[in-house]
Amino acid sequence: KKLAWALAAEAKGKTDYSRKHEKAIEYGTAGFRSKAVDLDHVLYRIGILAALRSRVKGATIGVMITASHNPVADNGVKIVDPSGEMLEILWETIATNLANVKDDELSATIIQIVDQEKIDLDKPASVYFGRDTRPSSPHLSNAAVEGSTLFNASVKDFGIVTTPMLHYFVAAYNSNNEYGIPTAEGYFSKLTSAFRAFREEVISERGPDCGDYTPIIVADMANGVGGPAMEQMAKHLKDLLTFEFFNVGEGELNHESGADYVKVRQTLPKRVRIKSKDRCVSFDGDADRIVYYYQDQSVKFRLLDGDRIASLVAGYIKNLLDIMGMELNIGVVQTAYANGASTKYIKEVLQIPVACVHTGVKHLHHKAQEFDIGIYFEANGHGTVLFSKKAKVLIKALREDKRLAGGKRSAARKMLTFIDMVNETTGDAIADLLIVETILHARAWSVETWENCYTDLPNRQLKVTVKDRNIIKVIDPQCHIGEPEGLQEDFDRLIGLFADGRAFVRPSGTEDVVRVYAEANTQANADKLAVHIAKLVHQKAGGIGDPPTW
Ligand code: G16
Repeated sequence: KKLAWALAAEAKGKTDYSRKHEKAIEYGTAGFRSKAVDLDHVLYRIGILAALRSRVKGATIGVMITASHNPVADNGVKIVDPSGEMLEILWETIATNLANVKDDELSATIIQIVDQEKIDLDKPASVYFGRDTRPSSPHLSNAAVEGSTLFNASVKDFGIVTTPMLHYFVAAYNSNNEYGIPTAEGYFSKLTSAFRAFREEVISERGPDCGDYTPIIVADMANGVGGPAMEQMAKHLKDLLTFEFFNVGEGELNHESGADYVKVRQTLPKRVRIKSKDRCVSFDGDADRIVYYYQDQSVKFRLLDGDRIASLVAGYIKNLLDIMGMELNIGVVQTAYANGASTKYIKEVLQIPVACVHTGVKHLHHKAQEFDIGIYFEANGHGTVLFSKKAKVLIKALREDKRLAGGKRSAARKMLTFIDMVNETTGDAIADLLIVETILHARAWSVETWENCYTDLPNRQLKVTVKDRNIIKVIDPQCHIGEPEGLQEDFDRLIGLFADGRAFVRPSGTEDVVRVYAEANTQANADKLAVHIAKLVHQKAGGIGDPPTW
């Protein structure tokens, strides 16, 4: 069977999904990403890999065809492991190898994986598929489905869905429906029922007056999968939340819109019309990131990014734990992109420990699992909250303890409802929107009250295009540079010239660029520092074209 399937896969690969170029591709920060035209063979082979992985794990595996925040001409694929988490790191290497071998090495490579991982091909395999709204996605999805089918996997194609929905479907199915029902309706109903229950709990305690909170949200969907999904979600909650949608298919995916554009440019998305103080959100193309923003009275753009969401959520959860009198090990996980002011606020004001890890949700997710309650958010708006089994058991016991004061039991009920509203498998723009709205409503806060918790240090992000972005090697989560030699010392000298200066660079794992981040006491200084750092990268790492300016 092994030889027959491997040879059939190689033959089909050569005729229908041949590797038409020599460019190597790597399973990066969030799967494979590249120009869509270069991905036929990669998707076909990943379909095969998913069928093999399913047998290794004895569970359903997910394959999401998306390039998330990247431009429309790109595409990519993320593999979802059985509990809804990102692919295990060891298998990233296996995936990279399989994606890069020559067409006539395909059968030998498949056989090698089967032998090395001791895969029993007689076992059943099952793969769930989802895709984003890119024009190239149906074709690439078909390639992956063919790969899985050839390896005798049962295949379920959910069509256009958000990435976090596919993560949820995989986790729900593999949990025998304990995590939820693995359908779109099951997903919306789980999240929105929890949202409704939480709101009822708050209103029964406090009455309907919600102070400065208003239930109106302006929502930029980046012309991605968030549009159709949010329109469905909004129907479930039309008596509680009012949405005004923009970029729901009228323009190009992620173009001058979406969470990444808004976060990096620190400006309003195009085509979105808002009034002063409207609470606005932007999703990215596959709806796993969300950022909030508004325009203040002087029409100044104000961003509330992933760091703000982390601090809002952490503060509220800590408050519920205090009411319950429960001592659980709670922590926040960030990356080097976290604004220094947010880290200071979480550590010093909220008194919650903060860990810093490498960029990429998989790193944050793993670290967050070390806490009873782990809150992780990248500054770009990608994140969620994880609750350990122990935390869930203790909170449930408290809710059931009739001897306790009503306030404590109500806090426990809120916390359990909150857990149902969170997508614990990965960052989820829809779930995160619901938890932010829940907390703002419970606190009776406007978006300005939320923003007043702390003042962000001015910052700037730039991209430098270089010949080979992997010339830059970072050695730790703070992104100190190991190579090219001497570059870190050059950075340090420069950073020392700016009050509150901090800056770093790292090769992107999703785009062909080196990313630059700089922070300083004023916006002008942050801009200047970012431009100088970008110039150094351009000089020392083989920049292409002109170095970026601001
Ligand atoms: C992906 C990852 C994120 C990461 C982002 C940018 O997001 O899931 O963890 O922060 O890429 O990564 P990089 O700086 O390496 O390009 P998405 O929303 O594009 O899937």
